[in-house]
Amino acid sequence: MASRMFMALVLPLLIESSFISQDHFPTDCSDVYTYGQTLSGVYAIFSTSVQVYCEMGCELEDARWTVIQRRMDGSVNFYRPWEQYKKGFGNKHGEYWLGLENLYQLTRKRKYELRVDLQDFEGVKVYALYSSFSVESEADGYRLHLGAFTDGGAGDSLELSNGQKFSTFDKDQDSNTEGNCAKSYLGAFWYGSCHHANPNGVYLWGKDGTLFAIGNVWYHWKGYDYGLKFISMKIRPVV
Ligand SMILES: [Ca+2]
Repeated sequence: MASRMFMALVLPLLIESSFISQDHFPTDCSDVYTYGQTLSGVYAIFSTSVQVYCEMGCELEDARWTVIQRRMDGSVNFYRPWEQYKKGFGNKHGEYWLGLENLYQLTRKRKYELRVDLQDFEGVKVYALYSSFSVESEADGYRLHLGAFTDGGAGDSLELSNGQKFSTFDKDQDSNTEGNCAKSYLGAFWYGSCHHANPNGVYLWGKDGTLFAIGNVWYHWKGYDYGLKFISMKIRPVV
């Protein structure tokens, strides 16, 4: 009798929770927020195997950002081959790259905007905002498309990257016919010929001109010889 009561009470809950996990997994941090998780932190999207840092703000700000790239302390090596950039790497509580395939899967489902937050070693913060952000499939080289730029003090240093395929040191898809931008600038990015921003370059701890433009630099704010303390690239859906 007790066992039958237990089944009657618990079984619907079990069925409901498995329904949620299989058919209603959050697509991004906006979904995570909608499902009731309103605090910033690491959450699973798509499936339990893909985790991401969600930056949630107060309700008025509508900040439900899905962080796709972040540098903050130089703890993770970003000079990595194509396969690593394709699937993603790093520590979701710290420095990481979400992965090109995940970016493709995210941006083919919804329309997103991109915000890049930057901070120098004096604590000054600026940002750059792009009204749309999408990444094509691997067959199209994970080509980047950005919408209209709004300046939050950083300047538009992704202008050269817009419309480019992604390149790593072992997969040169840049538009520099004579060289390999990823090798020359020790990073991996949507290089043109070559860059005004190198968010996946070497972590430099500020001003360092030892090698030209190899750092995680943002040219229109701090020039080619200043590695940023903090950079994060994050996206959220737009209606
Ligand atoms: Ca090339």
